[in-house]
Amino acid sequence: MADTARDIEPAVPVLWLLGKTGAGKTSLVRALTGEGVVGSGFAPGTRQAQRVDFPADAPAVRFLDTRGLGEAGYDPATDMAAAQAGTQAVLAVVRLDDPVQEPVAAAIRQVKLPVLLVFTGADLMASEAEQERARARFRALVGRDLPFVTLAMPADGLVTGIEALLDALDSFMPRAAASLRRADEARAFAAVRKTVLRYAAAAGASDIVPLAGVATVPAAQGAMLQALAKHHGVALTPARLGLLASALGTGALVRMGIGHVLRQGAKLVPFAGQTLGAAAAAGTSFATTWALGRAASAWLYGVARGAPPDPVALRALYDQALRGARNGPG
Ligand SMILES: Nc1nc2c(ncn2[C@@H]2O[C@H](COP(=O)(O)OP(=O)(O)O)[C@@H](O)[C@H]2O)c(=O)[nH]1
Ligand SMILES: [Mg+2]
Repeated sequence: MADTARDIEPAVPVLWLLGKTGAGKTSLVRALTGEGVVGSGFAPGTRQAQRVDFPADAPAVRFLDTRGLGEAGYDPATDMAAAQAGTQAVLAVVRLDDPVQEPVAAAIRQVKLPVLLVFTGADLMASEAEQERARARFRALVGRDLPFVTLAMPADGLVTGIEALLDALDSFMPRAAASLRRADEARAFAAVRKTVLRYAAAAGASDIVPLAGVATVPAAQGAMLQALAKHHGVALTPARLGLLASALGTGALVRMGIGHVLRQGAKLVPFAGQTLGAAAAAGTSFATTWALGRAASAWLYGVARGAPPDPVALRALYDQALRGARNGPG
C-alpha cells in the first residue's frame, strides 16, 4: 500500500481541504505549517478556492482550500470537479459540535479520492463519549467507515491531534507527511532554542578560559542533553546516548564528559579520529554545542514518537547548525 502511494504521489502533492466555513480548515493549515490567517474564510459570494504552498518558497506540499460547503446559493459542483481533478487526497474537516453536516457528507460520498476525516473542536465536547456520538452520526451520514483523526485547535490553547494526523497521512501521502513532520519538528526546536543557546554560550565562554573548559564544556553539553530529553519526555539512558552518538557519527559527543558512557558502545571508537578533527575544525565549543543541541532535539523528537530520524538526515542537520553557528545562529 505505502509503496503504491509513494509511486502515485506527485512531487508536490495537493491536499484538498473540504468542509464548511468555520470548520477549522485554515486553523488546520496553520497548525500544520505555521502559515495562514485563521478566520479569513471566504466571504459569501467569493468564487475562487485558495491555495497554500508549503514551504512558500519551495513547495513540498500544497493545500487547496475550497469555498465553504453549505452556503446559501452556492452550488459546489464545478468547484468539486476541479478540486477532484487537481488533488490527490482529501482532508474532510468536520466540526464535532456542528449539527448540520449533510453538505460535507454528500460531498464525501461523491469524491473518488482517499479521504481522511479530520474532526475538529474536540476541546468543545464535554466528553470522549460525546465526541464518539458525533463521529458516529457523521459516519452514518457518509454511509461508510473512513480513517479519521480528532483534533483540538483552540485559538489560544494547546493544539492536539496533529501527530495522529501525520501518522494517518503517512499511509497515503508519505512525502507530504514527511515534509509536514519536519515543519513540526522545527517548531518543537523553536520551543527549546533559548535553552540550547544558553548552554552553547556557557560552553563557548569556557573556551575563553581554557582550564575551566575542561570541565565546563562536557558539563554544559551533558546538562543540555538532559534538559532537552526532559523537555521531550525521553529518558536519556546510556544505550540511547550511544545510539545518538553513532547516529551523529561526528564526534560531537566525544567532547562530552560522559565519554566513558559512549566508549562502552564500540561503534563510537572508529569515529574518534574523524570526530576530534571535526570538533577542532568547528573552532568553538559554542558552535559544536549549538549543533549538538539542534541535532539532539530532532533526534529526541523522533525518539519520543517512536521514529528517530535517519543518521544521514541527522548529520545534515548537525552540519547545517554548525555552519549556522559559525556565522551566528539564526
Ligand atoms: N475551540 C476550537 N476552536 C476552533 C477549532 N478549530 C477552529 N476553531 C475556531 O473556529 C473559527 C473558524 O476556524 P477557521 O480555521 O477559520 O475555519 P475555516 O473557515 O474552515 O477556515 C476560528 O475562530 C478558529 O479559531 C477547534 O478545534 N477548537
Ligand atoms: Mg478558512
